[in-house]
Amino acid sequence: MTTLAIDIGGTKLAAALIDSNLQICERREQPTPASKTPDALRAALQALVAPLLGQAKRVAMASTGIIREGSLLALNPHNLGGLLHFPLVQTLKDLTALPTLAVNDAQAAAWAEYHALGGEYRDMVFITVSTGVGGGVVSDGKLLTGSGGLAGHVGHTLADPHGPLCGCGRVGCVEAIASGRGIAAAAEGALAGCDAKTIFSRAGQGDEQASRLIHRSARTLARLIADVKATTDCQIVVIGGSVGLAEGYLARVEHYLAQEPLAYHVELLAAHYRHDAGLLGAALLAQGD
Ligand code: ADP
Ligand code: BMX
Ligand code: ZN
Repeated sequence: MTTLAIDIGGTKLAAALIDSNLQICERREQPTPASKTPDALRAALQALVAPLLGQAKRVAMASTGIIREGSLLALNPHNLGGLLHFPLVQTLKDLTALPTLAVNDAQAAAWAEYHALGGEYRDMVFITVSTGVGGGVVSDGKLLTGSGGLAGHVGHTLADPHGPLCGCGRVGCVEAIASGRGIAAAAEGALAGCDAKTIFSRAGQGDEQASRLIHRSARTLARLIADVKATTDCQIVVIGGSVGLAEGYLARVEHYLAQEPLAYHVELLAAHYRHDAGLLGAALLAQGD
């Protein structure tokens, strides 16, 4: 049965038709609308999925935010231009008249990456470093979503009590420092106003400030991974998101994790499904696998 999978991120929207063998038949992507009002998001989703509707028999959504009873509740509304609430499942049911499921993007990606590991591990954690920093935990082979959808939101654990204010309301969250938005927010002088992608390319050209900002993100992520190891005793941590998958980033995280005591060391791996982990995880969950 063909699933129409949709991934809603703070920066981009993706949609794909996925068959029961988990093959992506057709894929589309567009930027998350600049004015992130409910109406703008609804219109963008409509335009994104319209060309894919013919063969789809169900809809599976992976979305940024806490997903509770089919609705998106932003933990960090700044990642969505101030959008606090969006009725995901109802909107897609109205647009497609198909059965619809929604799950947090990093939780979905964790499930796809757990499957990709092929049964070798029972305890794994997925972390996306993207617009924000998201996470999904698989414990003893089960995906943890939590009683209210908050499970795995490791980007909102404390990295630095003297750090920047996070959009979630706490001070010094990992996300406020390590995410794409966090990297961009700390840029000064010649890099002020640049996005994380530009800062990575400047680092590649030898810009010292750009390189420092990336190291600061990688060091913060390594400390988070040590905390995650202490909390879950996971056997592997899989890293995704456009910042997490950027060239050289994982090696920097490995470098900083190696400086932590041995008890907190854990194997790190780049996401097998790269930028499609959220789409494929949502499809797997809709299939009941
Ligand atoms: P989303 O958060 O919508 O899922 P991404 O995973 O693409 O989307 O993450 C978006 C963040 O990643 C932005 O901060 C963007 O600047 C940054 N980014 C995008 N492409 C790259 C790249 N090639 N290298 C480093 N950072 C990137
Ligand atoms: C934020 C939070 C998480 C999400 C993570 C990564 C919001 C809107 N989102 O911590 O639910 O999983 O960002 O999201 O509060 P992405 O947009 O970077 O993929
Ligand atoms: Zn936070």
